[in-house]
Amino acid sequence: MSLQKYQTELIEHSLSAGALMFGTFTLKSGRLSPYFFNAGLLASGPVLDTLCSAYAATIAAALKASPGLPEFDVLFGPAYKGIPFAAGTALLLHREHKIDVGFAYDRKEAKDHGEGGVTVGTPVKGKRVLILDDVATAGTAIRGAIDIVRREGGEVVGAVLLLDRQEVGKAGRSTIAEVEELLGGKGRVPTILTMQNLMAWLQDNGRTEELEKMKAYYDEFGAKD
Ligand code: OMP
Repeated sequence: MSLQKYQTELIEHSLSAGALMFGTFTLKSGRLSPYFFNAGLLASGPVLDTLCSAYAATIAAALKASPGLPEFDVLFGPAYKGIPFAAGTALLLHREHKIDVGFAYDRKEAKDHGEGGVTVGTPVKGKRVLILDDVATAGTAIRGAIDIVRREGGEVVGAVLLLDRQEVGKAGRSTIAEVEELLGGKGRVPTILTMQNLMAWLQDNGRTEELEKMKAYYDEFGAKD
């Protein structure tokens, strides 16, 4: 598998920012993983540039693909990590791809005074919404974001992810296939990177020990469909 230049750049930026780590990590799902991607550490001007450019390019390509993403009105970045990423991506969609959309995010705590409500930014009610999230393992986080937008009256037409860990989801199939089905079918959840991309990078860079651990993990939790 050959990596695109923007994928290699993102992997290398993530490693130097400490966001992509190899070791032993307990995941939210309880799985014991040989790697972890902490997108919260992608927090400098240059790294945000690389990341949001990659999100914007992935969305633009998915809008042209068949089956792909339908058009949408609002990019929704779940709090907290999704907030700067959705804002930066909306800016780059406009500047680099002439795609003009609003952006929105949720509050972790609902407000009962002032403007009220759970979401901030462009109202999602009655709008076609694309969720922008970081990592999907078993799919709990992304399903939570879908529920928030639907409760606020938005129509979720897809989700773009930074990393698809290519693992088994709640119903025993691939998490991405399960979420795509929930959102209307194939092509609805494009991703910048997959676990296979990370393994290709380890292979290209001769990091055999880490690669072997990744393969063993994939054998246990990887989606086979
Ligand atoms: P699921 O909710 O099981 O899909 O796991 C995804 C969430 O777990 C992300 O939104 C993160 O909160 C966290 N996570 C990471 O950030 N990076 C990883 O590499 C793995 C996880 C994880 O715990 O599975």
